[in-house]
Amino acid sequence: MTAPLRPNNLEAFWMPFTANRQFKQAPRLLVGAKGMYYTDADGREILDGTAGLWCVNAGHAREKIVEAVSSQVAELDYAPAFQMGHPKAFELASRLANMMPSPLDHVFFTNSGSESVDTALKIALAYHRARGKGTKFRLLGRERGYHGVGFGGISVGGISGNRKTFGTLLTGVDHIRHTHDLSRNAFSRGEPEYGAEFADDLEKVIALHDASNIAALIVEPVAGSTGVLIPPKGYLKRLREICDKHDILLIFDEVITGFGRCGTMMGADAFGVVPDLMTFAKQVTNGVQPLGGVVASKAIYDTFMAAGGPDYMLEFAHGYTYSAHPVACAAGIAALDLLEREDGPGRVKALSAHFEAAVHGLKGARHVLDIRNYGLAAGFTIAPVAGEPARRPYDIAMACWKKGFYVRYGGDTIQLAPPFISEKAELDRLVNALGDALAETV
Ligand code: PXG
Repeated sequence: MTAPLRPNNLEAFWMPFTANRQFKQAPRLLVGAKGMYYTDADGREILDGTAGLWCVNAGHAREKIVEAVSSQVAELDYAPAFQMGHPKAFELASRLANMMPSPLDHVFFTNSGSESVDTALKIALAYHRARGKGTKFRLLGRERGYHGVGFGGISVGGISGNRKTFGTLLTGVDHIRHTHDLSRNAFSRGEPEYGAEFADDLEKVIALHDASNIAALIVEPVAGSTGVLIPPKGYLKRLREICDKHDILLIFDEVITGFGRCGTMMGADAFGVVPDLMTFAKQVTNGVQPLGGVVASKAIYDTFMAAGGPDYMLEFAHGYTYSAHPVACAAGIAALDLLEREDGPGRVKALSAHFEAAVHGLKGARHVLDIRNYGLAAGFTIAPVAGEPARRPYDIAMACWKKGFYVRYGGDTIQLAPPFISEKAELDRLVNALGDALAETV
């Protein structure tokens, strides 16, 4: 007989990306959320300085989304995803197609960023094969890239800690260098001046493997969870040119940059570069339901259709039980309504100068080696404790938590990504709290 689960038994839940032993000694439990604030188990109000995990940008518990989800559960709670459809899936896909930079207009739904990345990589491989270029099998990523935790995503990803314990990963993967160059670009505001030539790494990797063997390159327009790395001026344009020259698909992983974070609808719009495939997730539902996807052009979609054989055959043997889940689609439609009605991207653009000035006001603060920002995202590099680079960011984040502020930490960085509904005074309070936490941390 199994023992009954005690309420608040913390043991059974094996927590993701969490120091379980440490957490369970002093748990941080969130029990409610509204607007910009969480409530913790002690009844304290916590300012949400990273919009959950970069996803709750319209703020928590927005009425229209709550209503849409509740009524969808009652109306159609689930519909089979394969060989059947439901109206909201088509409605959401059409909405998304209209918001994307041309020519991206066909949407494949998943449930997360990780699934979106693996889906995009599979589309890239199958696309080349469908057009008779099956030797183009190699996938390229970038150092420090974060593309979720599927085997595809960690293979093209470039964060060693997420890769090193998982065997051979995908074969046929290579990486270009990351663009973070503190020697020339420390304390850059917005796009760094130097480093477009990092894109030329791609030419080197192509020379090594030959373009006839390369399917795609995947990058985040702004690398988020590795510490908010902003692309140097001209860098993404140059990647685009090199991919075009060699018939290599360019994939933008827009799981963080999508839907406003950069002050434009998509990151691609901010940098004036359109990829061949784009992933999204997180903020498409304002974080309320798990939903992600990949957007492709009609040309790519039509290539699959043309190579699909008789029309009763599947054109792409891929999908998830919960692809285009009706409740997630309802949340997505309501969240995009809000994003457009409240002009989320415009609000980010309007707040970004204030946010930039505020975060760069911490230049010279204790432990801070670099500050960078774009839209409503900022990253801080924290001087490491000898031999323990990840320790001080944790201590700083915990000092913030004690003061009633939630910020993200990872590697040797602290990250801020406040909701788009932030008021200037709230941004100031967040940055001031971080400043105090830096000053107090040894
Ligand atoms: N791609 C990118 C660019 C991401 O940022 C994923 C893929 C994976 O998404 P899912 O939904 O499978 O987790 C992400 C996720 C952080 C943080 O604190 C960032 C993410 C996830 C958790 C924490 O920066 N990004």
